[in-house]
Amino acid sequence: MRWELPGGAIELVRGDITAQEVDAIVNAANAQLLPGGGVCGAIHRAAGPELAIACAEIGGCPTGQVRVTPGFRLPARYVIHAVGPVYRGTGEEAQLLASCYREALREAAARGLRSVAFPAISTGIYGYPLEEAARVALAAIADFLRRERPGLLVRMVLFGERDFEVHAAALRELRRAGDIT
Ligand code: AR6
Repeated sequence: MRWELPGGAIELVRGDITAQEVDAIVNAANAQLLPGGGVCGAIHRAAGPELAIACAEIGGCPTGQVRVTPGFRLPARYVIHAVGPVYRGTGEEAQLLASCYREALREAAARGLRSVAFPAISTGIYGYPLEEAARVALAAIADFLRRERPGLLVRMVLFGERDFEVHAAALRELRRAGDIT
């Protein structure tokens, strides 16, 4: 599923983010930038041990912010590590989750990249409800493309069938609502 916008395109695919041939992939990282499990563990395994060393040199990253490393053995040239919020239902999570997408896109645009792939940040171990996270993520991406016009291909790589379906519904809804013209 693909949506062309004046500032770029949003693409939804099912798959494994570590296999994406894009300029940068985004990691759903933790604040210590340690390898961890989930998509983060998969990215570290595919990139090789150099990635953990580069992350240790950076030392950490606050929630809602991002840090950039090389992609090492990945097809992608860069990994943009984004620290999503742990979902506790306090109402502050949406801002922090949107910030992850916005800051990652800002880094990609600042480096002149053409393509970036995201996982569904915070929707696994961090417990963010999927429907809500999908709306926040896609609105933040569409908003960035509309405002900044970076000419970026933004691909969301959804691991499971349900993840894909929920994001596809959220993207259709966003279009229908006419949030973007
Ligand atoms: N490609 C794409 N998506 C994937 C892949 C993959 N290879 N593997 C899993 N997913 P999670 P979080 C999906 O838990 O909730 C880590 O330990 C997964 O199905 O990886 O942000 C970090 O180090 C889910 O939809 O990230 C942190 O400590 C989505 O990726 C913590 O978990 C995100 O799930 C971050 O938790």
